[in-house]
Amino acid sequence: VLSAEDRALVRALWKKLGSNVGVYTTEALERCSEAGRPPSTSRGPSSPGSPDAPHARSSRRTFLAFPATKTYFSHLDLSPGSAQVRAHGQKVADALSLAVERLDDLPRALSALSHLHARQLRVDPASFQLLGHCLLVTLARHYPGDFSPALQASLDKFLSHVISALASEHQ
Ligand code: ZNH
Repeated sequence: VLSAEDRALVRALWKKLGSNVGVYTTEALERCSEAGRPPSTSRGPSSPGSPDAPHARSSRRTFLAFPATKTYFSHLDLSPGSAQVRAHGQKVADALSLAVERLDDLPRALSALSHLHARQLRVDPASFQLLGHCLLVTLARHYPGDFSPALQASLDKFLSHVISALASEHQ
């Protein structure tokens, strides 16, 4: 359960993020696929001094610490900076902002989305954890000064609540 302090910390961070929630959510989506790439593409240029080929650069930026999550989006343009990925990131961000506004009522606030992900999109609930993880890392990178252990813990709890609400239809 989120304590009063957890709520206050999450709300304060969200206020600070302002209109950038979509930017960081998109970055988290893109990030959510890096680590699983073959070593040859995960380090950019394969030999020292060789130019950073455009495809190497894009494979570094587009979707993927957890490549399996990418398979859900095969119908979207996943190139770096893709408007479709940004639009999707903004939708996910709006859902997260709604969740921040309705901390007392998360399961109800997210019930339609939970239904959509379970019945229609059939997203593996484990993927939610991966995205939550990527979002936490992304926010920590952009707000290092704000990222006290207390904020980390509160944000982690918040994301766990969002995820269990989203995954509730899977049972
Ligand atoms: Zn999801 C969609 C949210 C996660 C997959 N999503 C979506 C939307 C939203 C969301 C809001 C939109 C809907 C409409 O349109 O109506 N998600 C969300 C959130 C989260 C998520 C909040 C967490 C946190 N998802 C996820 C994951 C995955 C997904 C993890 C996988 C991997 N989604 C998805 C898909 C879709 C969505 C596939 C559809 C897209 C298109 O556009 O097609």
